[in-house]
Amino acid sequence: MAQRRRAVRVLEARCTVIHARAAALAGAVLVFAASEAGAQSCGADLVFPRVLESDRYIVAYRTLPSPVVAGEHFVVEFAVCPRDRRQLPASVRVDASMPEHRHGMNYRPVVTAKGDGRYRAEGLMFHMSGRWEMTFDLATADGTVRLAGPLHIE
Ligand SMILES: [Cu+2]
Repeated sequence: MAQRRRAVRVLEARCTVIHARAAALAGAVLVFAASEAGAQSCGADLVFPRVLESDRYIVAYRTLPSPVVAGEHFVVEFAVCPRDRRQLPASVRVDASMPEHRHGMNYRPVVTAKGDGRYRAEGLMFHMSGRWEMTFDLATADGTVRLAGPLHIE
């Protein structure tokens, strides 16, 4: 365990999916060796991932295309990495709004779980340029955890 904590601290802005894998496999007992072998940074295989962090979860994401084009649909690929051996959320909702304008999107994205804490949200569209805020709502056993971050659209 000490080894895991050190790894998490060193990587700082990233995280390991060790915990996610361990939680997903639920047995947690026989899992250690296998999960260590499969350890990788949160979203490390995503190109230029944006990282949002809370004390309990890390979300690394990218948009396709990047940058997002106003008035055109885009996709968000993301990884959710629980800290401290927490379980993956039961479900994840992705949304976006323009805080200064007090409005959201005109579309409701559909999130598909790809396994191992990876997800793909489709059907997003920013219908105007300016400062949007992406939100990821993670449904956990302790309630909803929201991670949010700004996204500027030219
Ligand atoms: Cu607006």
